[in-house]
Amino acid sequence: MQSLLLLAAVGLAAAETGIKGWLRYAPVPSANASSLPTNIISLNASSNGPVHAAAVELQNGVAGIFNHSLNVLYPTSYQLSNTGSSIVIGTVAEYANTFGGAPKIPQLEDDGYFLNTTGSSVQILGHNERGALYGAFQYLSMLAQGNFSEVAYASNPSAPIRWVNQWDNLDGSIERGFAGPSIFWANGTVKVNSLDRVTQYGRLLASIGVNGIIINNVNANASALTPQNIEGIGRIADTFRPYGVRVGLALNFASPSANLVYGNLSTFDPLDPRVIDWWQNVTDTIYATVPDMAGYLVKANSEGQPGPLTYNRTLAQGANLFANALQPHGGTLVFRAFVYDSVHLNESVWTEDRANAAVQFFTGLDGKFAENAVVQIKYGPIDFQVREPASPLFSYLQNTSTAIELQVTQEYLGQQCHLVYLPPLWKEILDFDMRTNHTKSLVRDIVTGKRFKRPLSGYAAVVNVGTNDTWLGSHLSMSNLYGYGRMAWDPTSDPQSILEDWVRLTFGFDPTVMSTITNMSMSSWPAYENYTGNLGIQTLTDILYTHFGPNPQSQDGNPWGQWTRADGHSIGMDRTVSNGTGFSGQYPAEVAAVYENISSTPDNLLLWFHHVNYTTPLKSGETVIQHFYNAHYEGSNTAQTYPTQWSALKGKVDAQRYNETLFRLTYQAGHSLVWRDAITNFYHNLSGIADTQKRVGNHPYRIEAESMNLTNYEPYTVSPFETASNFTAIVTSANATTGTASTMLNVQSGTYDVAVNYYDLYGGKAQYSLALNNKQIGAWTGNLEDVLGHTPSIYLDGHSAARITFRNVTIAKGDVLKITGKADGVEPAPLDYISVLPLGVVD
Ligand code: GCW
Repeated sequence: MQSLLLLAAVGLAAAETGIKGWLRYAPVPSANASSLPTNIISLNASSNGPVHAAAVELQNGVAGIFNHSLNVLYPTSYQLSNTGSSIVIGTVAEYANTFGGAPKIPQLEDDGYFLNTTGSSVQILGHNERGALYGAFQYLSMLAQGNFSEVAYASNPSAPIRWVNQWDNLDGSIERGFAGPSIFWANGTVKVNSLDRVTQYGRLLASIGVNGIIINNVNANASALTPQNIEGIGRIADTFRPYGVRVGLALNFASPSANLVYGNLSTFDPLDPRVIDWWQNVTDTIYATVPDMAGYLVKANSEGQPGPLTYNRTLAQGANLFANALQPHGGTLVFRAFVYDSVHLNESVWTEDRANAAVQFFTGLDGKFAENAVVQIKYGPIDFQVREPASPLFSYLQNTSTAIELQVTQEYLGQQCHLVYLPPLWKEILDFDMRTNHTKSLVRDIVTGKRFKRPLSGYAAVVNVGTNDTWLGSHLSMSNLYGYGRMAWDPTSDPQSILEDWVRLTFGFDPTVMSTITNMSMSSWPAYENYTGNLGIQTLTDILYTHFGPNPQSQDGNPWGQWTRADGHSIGMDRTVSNGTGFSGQYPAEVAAVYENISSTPDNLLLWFHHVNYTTPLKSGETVIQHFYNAHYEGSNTAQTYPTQWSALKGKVDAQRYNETLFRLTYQAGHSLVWRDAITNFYHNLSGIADTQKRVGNHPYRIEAESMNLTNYEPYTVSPFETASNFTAIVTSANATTGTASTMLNVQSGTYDVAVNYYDLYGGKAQYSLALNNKQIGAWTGNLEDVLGHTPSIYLDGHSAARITFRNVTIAKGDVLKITGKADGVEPAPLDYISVLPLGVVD
């Protein structure tokens, strides 16, 4: 007993790895077991079905939340009349069978549930088994949040397709993965050892209503279809099945000519009968192992992937090849709308525009897709940028089922090293009104199938869950996965209240924890937009390399089509019909009119739709260029507050999650300065227009490394130039060398924060120490590539640039500051500058 009490008392402090996500079932202080029913009755008793999983989940959840154990009873093993109050879980049909009559409840749809806590018994009834499981998770979510109120309501999902897409490669790597290797694949096959992480992932997904998962990369490898892999996919499907998560596969369009055992064809023409037979055979083979497979996902004729256009067949003909093969098995074919020519787009042609591609490629195809086909459309016309208008394809396809593609993976949005809470972004898109045929046409009503009365519809999110204990590499990023499921279930939900639920479930009930995480998360998308790319210019990251740090010039001069068209005087894509690429004309007339004119285009999309001078005034009254400067300072100022805000949670969050999160938020604060300085310097240099507030290029507290006294260090001109203060860093003069950089500090005696900006490259672990008058203040290793998980860089650039800060250093005028850097591997202990900062100043 004593040890139990002790455990309860230290419960908060116990280290948590994050592996339980939001399903922690931590003890709830106000939970009173005497208010609980006395047992759980599981009506649909098949041992690997979702109702069984729900009963076990209820048992475990109650044990955690109430410290109380409930038995699970099965109708076969007891007399119904003998039981006292119960938590009854099952399908509506099984309830009617067992209790001799259908319950009086509202209409349920597939996957919907009814939850009734009003009587002495609790009823959790699903339209199907999956729905019952969702109801159980909802009940547990209430209890875990200390909500013991009496409720009786039905809940139905907004759409049938609520999937995640993992971009996992068969070798175990993950495209745009930032949280370790795949939980599914290794060395070309499905993992042979424990699939325990798959079980745990299934629980997480089911708890937010996700009912399907594509388990391999859309840049697909035909070897996913080998007999050995089909057997493995069967094991994954078996593992997910109790959680109602159906497995699907991404296909390589050219698989028939990939030399697999099913006969090697010299063609993959979707109309060739041999190709049709080939796919039917493969599909039948997979269904023999996975009878409930969700379907296929196909990326074709995009970014080098093969597709039907090779044979002059349409995208619809390509899609229907698979849809027809799936049709007898009840499977769904999801065809990606992300089709564009990444080879021939030519920026010197003013009217060319990748944003036009989707509607152009699908022109004439509306209504040509099979009934079990769905076109999956990225939320914006380009590619998961920090700000995009909703894709006009949502309105164009009215006789075709569509789904929206979101990205929990923060590919362009800080790669899980920056806190960016995404549901507010998704909500803006989902709430956008296309005004199709002058009628209210919210994107969410289109993707739920309601607006155009489509039978299939829904949502997909790209997710990069990996083997890291935190799942996504960052504890706080999990709010995005949680939020995705909640928004897909009900796109009218409020992102902040979703977040608050997640905070309670993930971190408990402390009001400071709640307010801090809520404030930070809700400010994070606007802050990230501010310090990365404003006014609809896109995330100004390096699109040719890692998609992580700043590199604005990489947007232009290549056929990827993410252009800004910035020159010395002006910037932005003219997408008007009157003078530009014509993209605005892809929207229905009312929306097109708004975007066609500068005066009606919202500021936050100005540069998406118009090419204007840097001196053009915005609606706010600021000029474009001054807005750039102000926004970048404002955004990074917000990020500076995150470590400080988080520090208030010491002792209120367990040490492990506290420290890991503090580390990331501190990194983000430092990297937001890299972003701020790179973007403002770049456009300052390009436009020649000064910041009216005199901040840009003016850093009174910095000491450039190249201006210090250097031993075994030499200046290095950084490219892109704007990712180093004064364009220049220092690197050790030879491999495996130890260099020093020192300077006498000409500051008033007092207490300072000392920040060091350095570069942390992939391929070495340089060691640094910072000393004052030869007395060490701190030391660190250049090992962020092991800790952070974002796409690493082998260069000194905006991805590798990082900052470390030593707080409250007592400095006397004339003290000598010295940094010693020991090169390792290809990492030459690079340094950019040191800031000696009076307390409260950031520079
Ligand atoms: O944005 C691009 C990504 C690719 C990705 C592609 C897609 C899977 O950089 O990594 O490939 O989008 O969505 O198909």
